[in-house]
Amino acid sequence: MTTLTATETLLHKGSGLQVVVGLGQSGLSVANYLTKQGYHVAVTDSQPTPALADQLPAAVDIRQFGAIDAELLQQAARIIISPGISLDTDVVAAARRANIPVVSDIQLFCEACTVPIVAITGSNAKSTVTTLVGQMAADAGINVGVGGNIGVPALNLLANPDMQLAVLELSSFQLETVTNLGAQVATVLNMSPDHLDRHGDMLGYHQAKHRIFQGAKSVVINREDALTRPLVADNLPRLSTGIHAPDKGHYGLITDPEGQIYLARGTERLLSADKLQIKGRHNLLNAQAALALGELAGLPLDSMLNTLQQFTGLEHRCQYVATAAGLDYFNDSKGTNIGSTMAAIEGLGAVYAPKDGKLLLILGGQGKGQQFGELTPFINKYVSQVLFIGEDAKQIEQHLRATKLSDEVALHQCQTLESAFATIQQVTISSLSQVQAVLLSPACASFDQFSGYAARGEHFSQLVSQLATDI
Ligand code: UMA
Ligand code: ADP
Repeated sequence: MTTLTATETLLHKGSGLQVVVGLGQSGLSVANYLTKQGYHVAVTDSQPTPALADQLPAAVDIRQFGAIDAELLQQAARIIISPGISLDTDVVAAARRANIPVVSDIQLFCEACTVPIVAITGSNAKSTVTTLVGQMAADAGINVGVGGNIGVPALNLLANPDMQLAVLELSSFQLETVTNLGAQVATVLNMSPDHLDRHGDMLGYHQAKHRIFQGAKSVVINREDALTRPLVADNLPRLSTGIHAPDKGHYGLITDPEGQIYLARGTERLLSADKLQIKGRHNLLNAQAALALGELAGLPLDSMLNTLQQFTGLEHRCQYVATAAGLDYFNDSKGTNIGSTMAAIEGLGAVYAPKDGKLLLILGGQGKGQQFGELTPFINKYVSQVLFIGEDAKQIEQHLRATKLSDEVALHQCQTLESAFATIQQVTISSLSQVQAVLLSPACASFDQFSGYAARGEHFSQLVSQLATDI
């Protein structure tokens, strides 16, 4: 971060009150950043005693907790809103009607950042691809900052004066208030319904995500998913990814006559798929996306291919946990929408189907307004038992029953993971059970029963290890 002159500090001080709404990780990073810049900063949060309040810099002299303070918002020269808070919240909507600018921490970041940005969004695979690109850059000897929705607030990256490249995972919540991000390379990896309770419908969700392309110098698109293409015609350098053989210069897959699959760039075979430690067709797309983003960020191909072969994937994403009583258990707790759960069912289902095996799927939690009937074709093909847990369990069952669900698929209401494990024992004990693997891929948020997807995944893994020791 560049040091400010006394005049700049004075200018910032005189540019009016900056009101930070929400004191989570990103709110705290904004308060720290703006006070260092000499701005007059106020913070407000719905909670009476936000956990991070004692970490606020002393210069933040206005702290309104217990409710988002409507009056404070009306006094703001600019509001910096946390991603978890909807723009439709009454007091925020009133401030916008009063023409007070509302931005996210990412807006402050892109205005201050002087190094190239790799910007990554999508309904699924964001964290996997962001981590991979970050690792590719680090392995190529680049001083890289990795942050955003992945868990490190973007503004914290500016504390590194030697940073040469920023790799950002961006959510639709962060993007909906960002203008002219100006990324070196930007991508929407894939689009499937998620967060519709916040964005209203797919159009609103799509519009928020596509703000990532504003001011981009190059783009990566997914040939299988038209919704990932920028709507505005442009002449920007553009690379694409896909599951078929690619055109010259683009990424894709080539399958040789013996059935061996290769990651390919044009006609060049880059790497045989079995050299990757991350499995499933969706991960072949993720690997291509990372290569394409890396190429447009100037990373060397050989080094990127080495990184790809070392990468073992992230926790809670189709992660093998253990085998107990002949069943393989997989933790895909990060499967928090129907798109990710489809990918998990298809990826794992294809592994067990040749052995006449079926999956037992655990679904449920907070449904976020999704249409769960879209899962039915995948369930009919690969799943024989579905167990429902969480707040929206009954509604999800209704959605599935309203579709052409096969008679061979049995449905069970379980409420909690514990009770799901009791049901697993009952339904798989019969020698007629085709179940060979248990997949937790809930297609839902976890906040009704857990502090987050990681806590849900850890609880699942604990229940599995309990099983393994009981046997
Ligand atoms: N709050 C209010 N009023 C409300 C709602 C929240 O005052 O109506 C307050 C809470 O009391 C709390 C604060 O806002 O003190 C929390 O803010 P936040 O929910 O925006 O969370 P942060 O801690 O700032 O974390 C955010 C992202 N959270 C969300 O988008 C919900 C984190 O993504 C991100 O890692 C972090 O910034 C750093 O950039 C998490 C996430 O769940 C992982 N993202 C969603 C997802 O991946 O699906 C989008
Ligand atoms: P995000 O950060 O977007 O939530 P993650 O990399 O954490 O993405 O992966 C979340 C889940 O998405 C995984 O558990 C997996 O089930 C699913 N997934 C991974 N890659 C893809 C893909 N290319 N397409 C669809 N689903 C995917």
